Amino acid sequence: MSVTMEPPTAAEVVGRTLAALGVRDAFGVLGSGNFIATQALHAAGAAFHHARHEGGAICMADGYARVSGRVGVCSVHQGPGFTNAMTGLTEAAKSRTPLLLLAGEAPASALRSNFRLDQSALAVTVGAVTERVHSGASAAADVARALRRAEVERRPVLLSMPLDVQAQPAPAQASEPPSHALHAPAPSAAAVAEVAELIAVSRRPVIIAGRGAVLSGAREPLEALGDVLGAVLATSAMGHGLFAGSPWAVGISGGFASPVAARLIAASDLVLSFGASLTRWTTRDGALIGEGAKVVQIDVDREALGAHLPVEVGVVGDAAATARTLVDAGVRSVGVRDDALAAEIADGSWRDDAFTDASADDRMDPRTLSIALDALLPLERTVAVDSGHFMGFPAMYLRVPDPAGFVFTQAFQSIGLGLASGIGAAIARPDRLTVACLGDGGALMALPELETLARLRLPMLVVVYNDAAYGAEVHHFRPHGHPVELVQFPDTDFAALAQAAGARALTVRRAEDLAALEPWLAERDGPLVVDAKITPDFCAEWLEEAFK
Ligand SMILES: Cc1ncc(C[n+]2csc(CCOP(=O)(O)OP(=O)(O)O)c2C)c(N)n1
Ligand SMILES: [Mg+2]
Repeated sequence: MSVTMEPPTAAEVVGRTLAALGVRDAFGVLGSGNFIATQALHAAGAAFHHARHEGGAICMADGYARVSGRVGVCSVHQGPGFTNAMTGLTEAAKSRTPLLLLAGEAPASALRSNFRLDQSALAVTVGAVTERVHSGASAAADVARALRRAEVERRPVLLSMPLDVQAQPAPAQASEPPSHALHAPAPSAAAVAEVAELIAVSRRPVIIAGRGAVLSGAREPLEALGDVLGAVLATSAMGHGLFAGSPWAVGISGGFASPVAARLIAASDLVLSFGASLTRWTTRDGALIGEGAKVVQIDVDREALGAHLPVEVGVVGDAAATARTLVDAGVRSVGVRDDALAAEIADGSWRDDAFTDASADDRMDPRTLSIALDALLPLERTVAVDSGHFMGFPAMYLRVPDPAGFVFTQAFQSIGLGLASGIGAAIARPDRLTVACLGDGGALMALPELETLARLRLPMLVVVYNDAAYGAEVHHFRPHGHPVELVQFPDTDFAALAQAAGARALTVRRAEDLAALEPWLAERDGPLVVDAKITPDFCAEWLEEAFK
């Protein structure tokens, strides 16, 4: 009896090629338009993590990419499966997350298909770039090109798979990962000379490192530069954790800066920004740039230079390479470092800042909650934060071990992304405790993924800062005399919701209640959802400032 081997289809080759190129995990929601390719990827050895909504799946891939440094892969059905992923895709595009979005697509000839939609145009509108599986013969090459673009350009790539092309026979092809290394760009000699001159006359330099510094692995060279400059070290929120443990690190620059950090940054006469966009959030609308202070901005991306505020010198260069070049060039500054400064920084974190506890009526002060959580949870943690008024509390009070320990999806300022990006992070780093911090509004937007969390039995902690309100809107409009009942809600019982989805849960109203976490912490056999009832009345200073 003879066995005829059918050639694989283009869809199968898509999945096999992704696996051959090293994809180990994929997230998604399956429909007929992505089933075959995703099944082939899974059969070839990659884990497939099924979300319950494409809006969650794309955020999972984003969170996974942020903490693992690998390309996040998300697979969706054409049409509505694709449009459901738009908000998360926009966040990933604005954050420059390397991500591959695999999507079915109605055939070009199916003019009256329900699913017909210009997916590429939509993807481009939100900041992604697009690729397509063009034919059976080109399928493997199409996949390799799309994956490489995501990696090299550090952005989401939509890989559309038209249904008619998916069915085409595809010759077996070997796909080798491209072998040549990418070298980071070094700064020009002229730029180094200009920066060295500014450093030579500076007396109080500060280094602000952003996500670009994280991606270039710049901690060690930036610390070496800080040492020869005697500089204070800070990060943007996106770079949070880069200098964790350094005695000269003051934490986040911007709205979340502690009073000590804000004072030291604002007192600097030279700001050296490495891979940070210097947005209004990082500089508190410029208030953290001292009178007469000079700003030097270093970035691999020419477009980033001076985009948010005027800079004295803009340098095209990789953060680590530029820091090393400056140290090698022998730059020196008097600097600000002495024992008194070290002591001031050591006592200058948010956790050391005294405050009057605003807990009342069985609802706790979110600062007290955050401080208690920080003390209770192991330091080997990943903190994923949703958007809203509450988001400053985890950012300010929960320590992180390094930048991979902080997933901050704020590039699009969307609420509802934190739970799923936390799930992606938990899958990428099972060795760490992932803590997803959500507002009640954002948690309700992400509700389908509560089922995913429970089904996947992820040993993850979800903390809902539950003020029974869209607190950010309450605190935005109430001070201006507006009625705010439209953004206040009846209290939601998140413990009941979580239990219904199959997760363990706990309601806490005061710091003592958190002791009930300890048995779970010892075992971490699946997720725990904490419904933390917090006072709706206390407004964080950074938010007050932002809405003035
Ligand atoms: C998708 C989306 N819809 C609406 C908004 C506007 N918005 C910003 S913060 C916020 C309230 C968030 O409420 P919650 O998650 O409970 O956090 P809180 O502000 O109460 O701490 C809203 C509705 C948004 N940013 N994103
Ligand atoms: Mg709320």
